[in-house]
Amino acid sequence: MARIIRIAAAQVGAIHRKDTRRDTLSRLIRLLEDAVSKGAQVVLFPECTFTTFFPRHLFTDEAELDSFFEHGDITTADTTHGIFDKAKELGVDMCIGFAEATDDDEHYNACVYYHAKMGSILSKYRKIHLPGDVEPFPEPDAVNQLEKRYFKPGNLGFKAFRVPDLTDATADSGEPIFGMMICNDRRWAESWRCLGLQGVEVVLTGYNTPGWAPQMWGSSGDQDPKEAREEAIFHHKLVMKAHSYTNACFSVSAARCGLDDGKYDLVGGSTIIGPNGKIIAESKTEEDEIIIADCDLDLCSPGKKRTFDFGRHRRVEHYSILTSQTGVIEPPRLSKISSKSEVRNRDVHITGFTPIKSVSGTAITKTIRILLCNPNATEFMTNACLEMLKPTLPADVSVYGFTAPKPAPSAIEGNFDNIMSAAAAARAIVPIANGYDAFLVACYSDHALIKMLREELNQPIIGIMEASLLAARTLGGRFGIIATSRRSKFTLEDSVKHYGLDSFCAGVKDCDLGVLELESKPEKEVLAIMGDVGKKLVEDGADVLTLGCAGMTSMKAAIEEAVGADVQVVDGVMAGVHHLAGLCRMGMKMAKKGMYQSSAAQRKIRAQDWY
Ligand code: CDT
Repeated sequence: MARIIRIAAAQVGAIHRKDTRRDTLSRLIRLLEDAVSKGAQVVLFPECTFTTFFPRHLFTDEAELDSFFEHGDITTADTTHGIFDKAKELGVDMCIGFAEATDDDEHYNACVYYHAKMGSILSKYRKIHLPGDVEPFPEPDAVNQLEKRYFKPGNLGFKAFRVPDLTDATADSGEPIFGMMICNDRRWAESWRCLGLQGVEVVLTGYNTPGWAPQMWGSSGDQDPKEAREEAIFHHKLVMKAHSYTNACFSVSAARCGLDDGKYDLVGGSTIIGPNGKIIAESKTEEDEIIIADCDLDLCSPGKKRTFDFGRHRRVEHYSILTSQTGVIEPPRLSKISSKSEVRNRDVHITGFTPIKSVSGTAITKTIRILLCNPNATEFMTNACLEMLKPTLPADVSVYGFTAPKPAPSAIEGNFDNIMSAAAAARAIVPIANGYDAFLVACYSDHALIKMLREELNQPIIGIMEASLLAARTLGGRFGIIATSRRSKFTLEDSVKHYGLDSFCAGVKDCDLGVLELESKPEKEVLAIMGDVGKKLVEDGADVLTLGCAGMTSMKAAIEEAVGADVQVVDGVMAGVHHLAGLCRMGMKMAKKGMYQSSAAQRKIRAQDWY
């Protein structure tokens, strides 16, 4: 069954500063009625629809500035409820932009999607890319865009949402997926991709785009106003078409346009564009006008499933620069002449004060790929480690989860498990090792896999026990280890001695639990036992506790609560990843002169390279 929605954009012509809100609201309601008479199910209105586009003015009178903002619930407020009531009465959904003043006196350039059948707001968006300036241009006749002065950048992200009741549900697809952005957001590929990554099918964008405004556009004051307007519309359509295509979605844009106050021009060019990037409907005037089109959402599928099948084609390991850097950092110049910014950045010496020298990093160019090697065959433990790591990772570090294949045992509780799991894991890891910069062995022990990999590979390798103890030595005077089973207490005590750290160890105490019982027993019970063990270790002098099993990773917060803020709790998985990332940044490799020489060549000579 086709998923077709009839969508309209209500383009709104000039709104002058002296126009009353009542008259403007009546115009908007007339447009809504007009769209519904043409069969619209959804109507998009422009950015800041209820008044003239006030951010072009500098206000000295606070009360006057405040009069352009909407306060309280927009669906019931005196100045705005009329259009929401009408939408409900007509059964038409509506997206409308407005200047929002919140109860705690924050100000946003916002829009809402109002769902007629529910009679309430389904989704709200606050403009993220605020254009323009805080201060007006010095030229008295310049056209200003003081959005940075009057609004805070939006804090709701680019959130796609499902809209019920527009199309029949099908087995293949759920309710239509909509997303909203406001004016300047549409020029940023980032806005679209955030929505695209949520499967957006229709993007709604209201806008106020000036035509001739040379200071604002940074163009020549000599430019012919007609040319300037054509160029503004060209750029508007360019981004709407390009991003509809690259995200395989429909887009609808509604202009606030015309000549406000006989002086400030805003361009028209409202459009409805298909997922192939072609315009389906566009406005012909710069006045109040409805454009409308039937949008068959199934037309998004070819793009989403082939050319822009994000899951198959995106290569996020090369995109970290997108979220770690805002401004441009050019490659260093090849010529000797210093650029202006290099001259500016040289240390400034203030008389009588020796500046503190500082250095900071440049652009991140290469992602550090760490393979988290779980030598047991229990995948949920690997996944739990990745989940816990995620919020701690900088953009240039990616951690990949490896779970040992059988015959690795599902838990490592003794020497037999240790050796069997090391062999199974090493066989699988060595052939793929080239793809990673470092390896973390996620078993809290002096696991055999650590030394196997240290011999065979050049990249840095550490186990979570050793990593946790290195961190513990840095952070405190005595550490205590919360172990799982009785037996692991003894092996961990031996390992502490092996690492030469027994004089810093306040104790190893076990919870009398099997590794898999950490998951299978009721969480409350496990946390209570671990909390008690942690407290006993602290009584014995530990000021840092380490979690003696990769399966304890998710329990860190509960132990911290049990022992209080003066005691540090180290998770070896987290400590290991960040330790390795540091070594990678330093460009370090395994030393091959001594005990970690590879025996691969000798095996080969013996014709024993069969593993
Ligand atoms: N309202 C709004 O965001 N207008 C901007 C003006 C350009 S800022 C250089 C726009 O992107 O159309």
